Amino acid sequence: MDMTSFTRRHLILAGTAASLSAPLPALAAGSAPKAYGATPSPRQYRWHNRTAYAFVHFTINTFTDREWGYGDESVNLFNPTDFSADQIVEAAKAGGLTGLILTAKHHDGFCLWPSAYTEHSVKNSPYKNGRGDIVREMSEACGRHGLAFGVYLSPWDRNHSEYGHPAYVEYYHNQLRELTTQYGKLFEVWFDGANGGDGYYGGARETRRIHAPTYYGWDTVRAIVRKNQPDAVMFADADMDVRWVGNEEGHAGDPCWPTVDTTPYTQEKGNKGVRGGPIWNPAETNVSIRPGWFWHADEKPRTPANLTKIYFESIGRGTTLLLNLAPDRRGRVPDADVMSLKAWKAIIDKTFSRNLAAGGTVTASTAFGSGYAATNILKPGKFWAAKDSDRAGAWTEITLPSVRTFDVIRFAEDIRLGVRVDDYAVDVFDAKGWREVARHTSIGHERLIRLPAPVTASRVRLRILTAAASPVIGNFGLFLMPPVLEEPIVRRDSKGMVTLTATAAGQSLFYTADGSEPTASSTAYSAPFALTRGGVVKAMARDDRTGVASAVTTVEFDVSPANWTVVKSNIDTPDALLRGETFTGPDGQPIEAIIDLGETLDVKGFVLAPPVQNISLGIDRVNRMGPPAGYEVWVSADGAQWGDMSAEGEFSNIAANRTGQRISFATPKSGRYVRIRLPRAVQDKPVIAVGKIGIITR
Ligand code: FUL
Repeated sequence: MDMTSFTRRHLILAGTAASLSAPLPALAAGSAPKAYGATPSPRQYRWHNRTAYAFVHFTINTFTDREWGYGDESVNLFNPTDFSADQIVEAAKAGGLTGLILTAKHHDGFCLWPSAYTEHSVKNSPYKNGRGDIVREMSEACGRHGLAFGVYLSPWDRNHSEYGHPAYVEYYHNQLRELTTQYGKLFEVWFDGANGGDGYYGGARETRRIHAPTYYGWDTVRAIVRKNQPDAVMFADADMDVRWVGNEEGHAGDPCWPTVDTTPYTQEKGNKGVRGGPIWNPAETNVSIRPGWFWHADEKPRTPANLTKIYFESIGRGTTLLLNLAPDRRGRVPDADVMSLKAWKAIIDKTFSRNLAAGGTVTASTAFGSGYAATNILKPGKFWAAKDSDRAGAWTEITLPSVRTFDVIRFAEDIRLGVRVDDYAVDVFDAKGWREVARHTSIGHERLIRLPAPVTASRVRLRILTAAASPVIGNFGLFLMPPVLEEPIVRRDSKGMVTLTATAAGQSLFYTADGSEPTASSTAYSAPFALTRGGVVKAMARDDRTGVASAVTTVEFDVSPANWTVVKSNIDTPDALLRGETFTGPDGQPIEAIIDLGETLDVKGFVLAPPVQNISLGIDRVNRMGPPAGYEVWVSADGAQWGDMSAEGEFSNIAANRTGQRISFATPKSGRYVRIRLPRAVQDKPVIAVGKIGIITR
């Protein structure tokens, strides 16, 4: 997690909502254990069971190669050549996703539906000669394919002239009324908290500051959604039905509690939740199948193995997974992404196709009563509950029908009765006796434990170590995954030395540096190698035991900073810039730095990564730091004459997405010196912090 974890923009929304939606499924007949602490509302409970669903980021940005539009884009740009709502929904379905949330309006303000309240919409675009309605097409396609539908309506609107004034809030509420009344049933409404301040704003081109907790009229927003869509959950960073998991990388905390307290949201808290917090506000893990949220020609989708890792680190930690798909300029999900989704689903389906605990004999320390017998733990939708007095020390044991080999362990709490268990361990029994194979904290809606290697056992035991209330546990399963190997990690240090790292033990790594595809006969990796001038490294892993090969990691390196010097700067540690480590500027001032590249190069652009959180600096200092909101860059032959600026602009979404920003110059410039000016940090933080800077020459 980066240092913005303590500072992310957030929406503080007052009040809680009365539950108007349909009631929960009934608990077991007869008496049930008393609920502990906060519990989900019926709509939250149903949403938990949706498990994994798609995000779709598609708008003007798809056609301008941007992540955040400025709001001044011509409506003529929106012109998908072969749009197919069915193809997009089928792609989501091919990945096993159960719903879809569409960016009806992103920060640039362009509306994918013909809103009656603005001209900045699909109705004035060339798409279907202005008679198209992407929101309707997507909603209907979801209906045809059995997926639930939801909408993203960005509160920040860089197009609207009244943004920042009361008239915009009325406009926003009107748009929400349109979306919640004209497009059928919605399962989720998504409110993003991002706001970079500046925008087109009807031609004003200025920075407008708003007070997010009060400006948008959240009580009205909530009332509109509850009235028109009583079963829909609302997502916001905090204080709605569903919270942000605190990163855009696809991992929930371990533990990740579905409860929070009333203190202000932080990314850290979003990631882990608060044990015993009085509010049920579960996390949703949102991540894109590609580095960006929108389609960019030069980006590639995640591999099936990587998506599988995300599955375990989101759904397997009790959150839902919101996986973004990025339709291209045709208006379709690219083939490579569809292939990844299909292969990912095949892995998940195969993994969970056979519960190896089925048919086992179950015993437990105690049982609450007939509706909560120990044997229920293997029956879908039923739960074992221990007696009220049986908390720490409670256990359940399954004698398997025969000796079984597995590497995934699954179980769940009946969250209708709250989160009850804190710490627990799982033991397996074989010829050598009992041994512990896993120990974790928090269960919640679902806990998946992926063991580092398969184990073979005749008995399995779950031991509760600490609990706030007697355990109520079900959906127990043991599974054996098909062989899935994650591709290796390829990194280069500031001296130009490349390191390959396997994601698990027991693998051999192979690579090429000439652009060819690596195989098990390519160079075997044994030690870091030099690539100072840049080049393409392609690497794969092979499992020593099974011989299974991973997908290929491809990383293109540019010239390394090995020969650079910082000739002038106001940053605290110029050496850190050269080492590729986090550096900061002076309090309240822009960062200025002149770098000598050591030789004359054809500079085509630069890359900048936001900082990695360094908590050793102290929480107060970290809280005052933020990544740069924008940049100004010059290139010079002699470090004295600078001429025209080579590029200037914003780093869209840098506070939330850490994948790094790649800025290409409109015109490459030959030179030996690069001057970078970073005017301000995001969210008005006084200190600008940068993770890494590189240049593009290739
Ligand atoms: C972010 C937005 O700023 C991104 O553009 C994207 O929509 C993501 C899901 O949320 O905060």
